[in-house]
Amino acid sequence: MKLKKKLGADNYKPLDVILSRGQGVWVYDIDQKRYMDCLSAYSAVNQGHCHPAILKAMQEQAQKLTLTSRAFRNDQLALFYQDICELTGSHKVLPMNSGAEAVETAVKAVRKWGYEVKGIPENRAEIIVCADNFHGRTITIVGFSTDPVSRSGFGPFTPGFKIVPFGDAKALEKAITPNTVAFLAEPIQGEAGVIIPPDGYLKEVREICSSANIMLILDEIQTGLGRTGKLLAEEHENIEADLTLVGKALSGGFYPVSAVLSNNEVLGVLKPGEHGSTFGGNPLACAVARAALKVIKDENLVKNAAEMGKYFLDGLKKAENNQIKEIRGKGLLMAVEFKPGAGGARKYCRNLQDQGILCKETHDNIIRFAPPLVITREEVDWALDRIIPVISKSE
Ligand code: IF1
Repeated sequence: MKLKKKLGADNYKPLDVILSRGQGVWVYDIDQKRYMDCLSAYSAVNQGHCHPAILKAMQEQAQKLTLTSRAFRNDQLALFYQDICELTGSHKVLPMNSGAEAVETAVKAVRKWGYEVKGIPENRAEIIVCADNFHGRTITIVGFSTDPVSRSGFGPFTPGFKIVPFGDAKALEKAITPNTVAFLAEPIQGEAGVIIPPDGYLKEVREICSSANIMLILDEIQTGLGRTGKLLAEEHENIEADLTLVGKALSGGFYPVSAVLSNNEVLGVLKPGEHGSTFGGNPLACAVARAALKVIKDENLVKNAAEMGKYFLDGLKKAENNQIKEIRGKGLLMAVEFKPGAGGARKYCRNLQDQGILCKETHDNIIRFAPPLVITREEVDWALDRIIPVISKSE
């Protein structure tokens, strides 16, 4: 800890636990104390820590070929495209690495689509986003954040973004102009505190975007790949985005892999030389991602997330504490929100840590629970036995 403090930038305030090993829903600290991971690296380890099948794919591919750049073809890329398109019903894929890069890629693609296909005058494209969004940390992305901590001090920012309240379809409709190219949103806002929009919101948003001829971009980097009890959260309202962004669990936590998925021709506007990355689509990433997707399918993790999510949430709702404002969730993405000034969610997180449960507060008053999707009923019971007494105590 001393060395880290001396040598590292100070841009995080982690809980004081030093992890050195993980397996499934469990992680172990350097003193071999065991914890249940109820954060899953912000939903990047949906398949559980160090999943053996993904590990095997990674080891095998790493011995053969790791990186060629896209200047040459590699024998894994097309197979990855095939697997992800088959699973998600997409028609085109653009592979990147981090989630933020997937978001940036989508922004570039819809702008170009706006100029070349929709006929918007040069440099006038507008993208509508939501208040309290979280889409990553690049300058463009923090430029349209409404969180002062993420944004302040980093300007000047990229123009061309307009902010509307999340969950308010009428506000979106009103904000659209002839220069609007896209609407970008998370199906459920993660960092904002697991904010679930009103029923029918996404359906209405889909209709508004279609009738105004603007692209609907759903950031499923956190909600996708089974987390909410559907493969993609958009399925809860039976809609399809024009561009879907996935990342995090796309590699099961082994490696940064993200992708922009499209179900129409918007990705076709990007021509050779106009976009890319050194590592995007590399053979190691492709092999890891294929294995990660296979685990989600083979182990029925989507169904398990739906069932265990319901069971976990019902259990959480048994907590009795007049300081709790709301307990909510979808699938295995859940949150307990305390009333403002209830002593701080971080204190509850520290108490949970003592009981062997690792989770992270978001804002001052919300605890997010998001264990790996491989969690069993017995493990949920184990967690609830520890969580309920802790969160039922008003501090
Ligand atoms: C950190 C939060 C979660 C995301 C959505 C894009 C990205 C993220 C919906 C960017 C990333 C991460 C980043 C991580 C913490 C974490 C987070 F608390 F900050 F908001 F998950 F809730 N879209 N979320 O959630 O993906 O470029 O990081 O791969 O420490 O910043 P990335």
